[in-house]
Amino acid sequence: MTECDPKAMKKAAAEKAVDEYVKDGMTVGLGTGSTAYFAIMRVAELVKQGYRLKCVATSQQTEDIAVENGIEVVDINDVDYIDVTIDGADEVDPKLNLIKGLGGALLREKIVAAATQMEVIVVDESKIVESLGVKTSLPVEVCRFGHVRTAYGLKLQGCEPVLRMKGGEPFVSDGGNYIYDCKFPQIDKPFFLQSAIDTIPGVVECGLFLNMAAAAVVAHKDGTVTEMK
Ligand code: ABF
Repeated sequence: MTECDPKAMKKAAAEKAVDEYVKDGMTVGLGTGSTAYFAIMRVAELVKQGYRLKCVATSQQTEDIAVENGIEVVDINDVDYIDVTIDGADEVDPKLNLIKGLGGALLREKIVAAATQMEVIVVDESKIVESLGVKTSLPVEVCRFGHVRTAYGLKLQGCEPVLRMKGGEPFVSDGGNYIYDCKFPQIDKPFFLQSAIDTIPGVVECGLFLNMAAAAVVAHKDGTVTEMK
C-alpha cells in the first residue's frame, strides 16, 4: 500500500473485517459507502468460494451492488437477528461511539445495527476522533412534513442545521425523508444530545450511533490495520 492511498486503506480495513468476522452460515449485514463497498465485494468472493450467507442490505444502493455480485439479499423482517454487520462511519471516538449518515443511509443503517449481534465498523484513520462532532456535521433524518419547524428545533440544540441538497433539490433518503446536516462546535455529551434530538417532533433518526459498535477495524497510512474494541 502506498502512503496516502485512501482507496487501498478502505479496502484493507474492509477485507480484514470480513475475513475475521464473517463465518459460513451467518446472516450478514452489508453496510453502505465507499469503505463498506469493499466489504460487500469480499463477501461476494466468499459466496463464490461456497460460503452460505444470507445478507441484509443497509441501502438500496448496497442491495443493488450485492445482488449484481451474486449475494443472496433477504428482507430484514424475515430474519430473527443478524450475526455480524460490517459498515462504515464518519467519525469514531475512543469508546466506539459513532457519527454515521453522511452517506444518506443512517435510518436503515441504525435499524440493521440494532438487529445485529456484532456491529463491526470499517474506517481509515482519518475517521478517528477524540470527541464526536469535531470534524463532521451530525446528519439528522427528518420527516418532509414540517421540516423547517423540525430544523428550528435542531437549531435550539446549538447547531447550524443545513438541508442536504442533491442536483438542486433536497436529497431524499431511501425512507423518503430529508436530511439536515447539523454542525455542532463539538458534541461533549452525545447521549444527552441524542435524547434531546429524539424528542423533537419530525425527527426520524439521528446519526449518533452510541453503544452500538463492538469493534472498529482501522486502516492506517503506513499500511497497517489495527482494531479498536
Ligand atoms: C455509511 O457510509 C455511513 O454511515 C457513513 O456516512 C458513510 C461512510 O462512507 P465512506 O466509507 O465512503 O466514508 O457507512
